[in-house]
Amino acid sequence: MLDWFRRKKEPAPAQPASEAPVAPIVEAAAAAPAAEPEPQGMDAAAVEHVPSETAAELAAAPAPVEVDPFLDAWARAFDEVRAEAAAAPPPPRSLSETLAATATALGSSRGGLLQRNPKLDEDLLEELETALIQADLGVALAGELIADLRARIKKREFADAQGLWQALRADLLALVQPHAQPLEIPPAPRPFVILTVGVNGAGKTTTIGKLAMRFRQQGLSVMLAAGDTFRAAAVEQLKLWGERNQVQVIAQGSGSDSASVIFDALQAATARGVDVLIADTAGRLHTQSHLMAELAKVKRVLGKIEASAPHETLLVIDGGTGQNALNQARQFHQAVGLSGIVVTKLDGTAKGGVVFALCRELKLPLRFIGVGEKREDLREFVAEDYVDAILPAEVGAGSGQG
Ligand SMILES: Nc1nc2c(ncn2[C@@H]2O[C@H](COP(=O)(O)OP(=O)(O)OP(=O)(O)O)[C@@H](O)[C@H]2O)c(=O)[nH]1
Ligand SMILES: [Mg+2]
Repeated sequence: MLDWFRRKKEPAPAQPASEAPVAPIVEAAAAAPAAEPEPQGMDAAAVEHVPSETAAELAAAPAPVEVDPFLDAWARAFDEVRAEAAAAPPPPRSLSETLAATATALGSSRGGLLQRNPKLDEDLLEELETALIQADLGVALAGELIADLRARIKKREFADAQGLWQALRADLLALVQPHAQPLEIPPAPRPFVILTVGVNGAGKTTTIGKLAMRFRQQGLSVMLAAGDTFRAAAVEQLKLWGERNQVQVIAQGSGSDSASVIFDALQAATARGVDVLIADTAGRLHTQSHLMAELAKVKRVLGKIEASAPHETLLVIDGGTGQNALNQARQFHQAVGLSGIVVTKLDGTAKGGVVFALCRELKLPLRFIGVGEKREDLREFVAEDYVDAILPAEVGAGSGQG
């Protein structure tokens, strides 16, 4: 058991100066005692991590004599995820709870904005515009929305500030509604291949873990491909998610070719009749053209096995990056042709308005939102729920909360 991380790790490949340094975890792994050689190169057989040892196997495993602290930490992480996998996930927090920071930025929390400015005047519009910009809808979109509301005030379309608030909610809902398109896995083709891309730390691997649970709950079989071969820790992170969700992970050593790993995984998934294959990739800056070209290669290589694959190319974006998310999305779309977006970390940011800006600019399906680090913290993007959570309908109704 756990022998995969006791293998001697290959030294990490030289990185471009602009990349983040290799995490210390990799160095610790390099010091691990060798048990089995790491597979080498394009033709090496993929290492497969098969979760769920039986209780008997676990009980029979000899106690480690001298434990490397790093290995011990991983072993404990595995024990934790096993316990977590065995327990039922806790009920998810409400969306308004997780999106509270953005709601506050929009002034809707505690009714602040409209209670301070109940009259339909320029002060109210100005304060509203500032709030929209604070919540990161972007200057352009905020300006458009306010100009439209100003024109409608002149036409006496609203009886009071509450009427204006409802109009703003309706405008924002109309903006995102067409893009709230859930990712449904159709009955064919098999495997349905999902390729995840995005900048460093956006939440790709975590989202894959959450998706794996989601699809498993739908009764689908899932396989993961550890296409982030840049950092040894990335493979281990994905294997932990594999363990949590009881799904197989296909991996090679760090430094191997990402396209090769994903190619192997597609062959394995096809041979085993797996329903959904989700491929991880290394984070990369959208401005690094050679790394973007590598993603295009992954797509080409997949297409050699199955012309229609990948069936979903999912961009994972950290919601906290604000307006920079727009540049990321544009460039990834140009390089690999996206079919869907996931916006993560909306629980920890006041910049949840970026979702509106993304819909306005990219006009791509917004599949999911990430609202926490746990496997249950991935929500399908439902336009009404999102608007209700950050601009509650009842705000300014004189509830006395402010
Ligand atoms: N609060 C919160 N944290 C998240 C969410 N999604 C991911 N994270 C955290 O963000 C950090 C980075 O997530 P990863 O999944 O490793 O990101 P990644 O895109 O795979 O990163 P690289 O592989 O380094 O490019 C981790 O600490 C995650 O737990 C989310 O929706 N909310
Ligand atoms: Mg990752």
